[in-house]
Amino acid sequence: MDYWFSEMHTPNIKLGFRIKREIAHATSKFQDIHLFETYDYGKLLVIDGTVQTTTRDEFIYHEMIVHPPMFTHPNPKKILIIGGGDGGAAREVLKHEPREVHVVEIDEKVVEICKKYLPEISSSYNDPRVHLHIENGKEFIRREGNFDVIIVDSTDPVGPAADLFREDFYEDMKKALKKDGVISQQCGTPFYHPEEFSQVKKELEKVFEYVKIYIAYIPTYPSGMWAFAMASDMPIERRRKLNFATKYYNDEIYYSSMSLPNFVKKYCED
Ligand code: AG3
Repeated sequence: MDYWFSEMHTPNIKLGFRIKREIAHATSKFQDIHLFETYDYGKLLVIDGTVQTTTRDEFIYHEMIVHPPMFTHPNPKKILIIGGGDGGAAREVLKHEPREVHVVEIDEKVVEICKKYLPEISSSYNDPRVHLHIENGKEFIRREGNFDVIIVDSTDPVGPAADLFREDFYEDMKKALKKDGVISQQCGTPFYHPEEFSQVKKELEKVFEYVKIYIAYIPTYPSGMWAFAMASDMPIERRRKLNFATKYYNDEIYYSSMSLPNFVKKYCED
């Protein structure tokens, strides 16, 4: 019998994966977590019915949430990742030779499953520079500070992570950053969620002097077109060149990912 997992992208559209087997399933205090083995996309991590990552296309998301802000900073040493419990963002951050990387994940079940069954992505936890904190990121940043780069690798702006896309959280992030600090955040798909997406940009602009939206193509996320935001009080430009192997990001993509199609630009300006 065929078994399929599908994510509803809208009430009328879904993307389905034919599943070989379920590797793990847990219901935590916060959410429902599945890890599947698929036919075409390797392992698939699902939280509350939404695709978080697959071993086939995770490189696109993780490289693009990490490298643009990291190459904007002249010398990033102390990094904070909010969310990102699978360890994928930390793995990319380590390529920049940071001094310390703090991963603040609210749900220890996500970390437990990824450490055990998803070493392709979670192996970064074995590096002594990576420090895991099981805590709500909003509380962590009120207490800690002096970060060069903060990366918000959360679930969608619609849903339980909505608080991470608001002005008061951005104010706290700014306080937790050094003066020349940079942040990045995944902010959903402008194709299906234009309102949430343009809201994120507006909220960021209330707090940071420079805000840039950039795009990557992620086959397993709704619409395939995914947006990220970078924000800083210093101008957003590439200050260092790529000096390690990547599969998606390169020096040209730093800028080309910020060249937005007209329909996306329109949401950014409104
Ligand atoms: N976090 C963002 C996933 C968003 C996908 N949304 C969706 N499928 N509706 C990814 C976590 C990877 N570290």
